[in-house]
Amino acid sequence: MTSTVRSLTSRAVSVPLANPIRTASGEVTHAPLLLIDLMTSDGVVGYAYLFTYTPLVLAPLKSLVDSLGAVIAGVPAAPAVVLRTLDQRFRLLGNTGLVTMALAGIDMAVWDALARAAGLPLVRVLGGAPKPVPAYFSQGMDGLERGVELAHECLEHGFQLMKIKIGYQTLADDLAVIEAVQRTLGDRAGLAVDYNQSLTVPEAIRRCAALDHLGLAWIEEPTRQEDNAGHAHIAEATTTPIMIGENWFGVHEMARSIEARASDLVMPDLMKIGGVTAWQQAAALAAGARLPMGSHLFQEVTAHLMPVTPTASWLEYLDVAGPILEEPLKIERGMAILSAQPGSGVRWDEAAVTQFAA
Ligand code: SMN
Ligand code: MG
Repeated sequence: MTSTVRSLTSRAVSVPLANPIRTASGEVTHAPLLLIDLMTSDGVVGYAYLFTYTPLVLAPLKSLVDSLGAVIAGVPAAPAVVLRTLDQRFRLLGNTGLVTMALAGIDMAVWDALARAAGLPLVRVLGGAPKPVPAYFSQGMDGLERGVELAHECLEHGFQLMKIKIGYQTLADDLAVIEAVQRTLGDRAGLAVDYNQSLTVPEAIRRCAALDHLGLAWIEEPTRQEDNAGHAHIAEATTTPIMIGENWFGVHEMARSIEARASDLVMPDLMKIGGVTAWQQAAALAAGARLPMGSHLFQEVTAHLMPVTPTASWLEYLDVAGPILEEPLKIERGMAILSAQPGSGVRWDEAAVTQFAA
């Protein structure tokens, strides 16, 4: 008897962050999350969370997700079927923004339910095997002193790579922070930087040229994320690899970016790209274009996806959900260690969910 979707509920929480995420384009002090529970007819529950960046969209996203429960009730609890059922409803409106986020969350929850029903970790359901995944210590725009403190923390946890966000008032400020952090990391860890879309193309070319001799692992989103031609121009002018991808809504946006040769490295966001189903399509695009593919947030689930991503590179370790999870992602000597539990590694710590209810 095929298991079907029985119901869907969601809860909004606001989770305090150990380190506020300051970027050149805005700050995140608490993680606004929408927690999704998808019940199936065989009594299995699939879990997923969505990160909304701003609490302003928690209520509308919750309302949208909750309204989709009725649309998929009775549908086989199979990701491809659920996604096709939902996608058809949004053909005229367009599947982007909050719609993509809602559908991605449901897709993640259906995959979690599928893996739980099989009694297997998600990575096994996807045809892979659990293995430690190289992770990098991802931090914000914390200034020189705090940046150096976090660099020590990075080394204490055994990470081989750290990322900091830059885009300070002046290039000299950028350089001062980068050089102080690199001095602390020494030869024990590399460094990547993230401009979070804050520069114009001419300013990005100027600043990237000044960073080019520092041996950075990559320079991320130097200009507006939707400007593929601009990023291609910057990548052409810069030796350091250019990284983009966290803001693509759907694999079609990734395909346009690859066609434009906008970057040397890619890092789709599991939610914005469209969930686990879309991630696998994105991984195929990256493999076809021979582009190293990293992850963005959603670390518990991407730890299951990187082992089945042909050009997998670094998993971003930036913990936005740990405080409300029963089993936060484990890191050992800079490697993400998969939970052996069935499913995608997402299960709620109910007391914490109550405590942080938004
Ligand atoms: C980022 C931006 C905003 C919130 C979380 C993370 C960032 C990243 O661009 O690459 O982690
Ligand atoms: Mg980024």
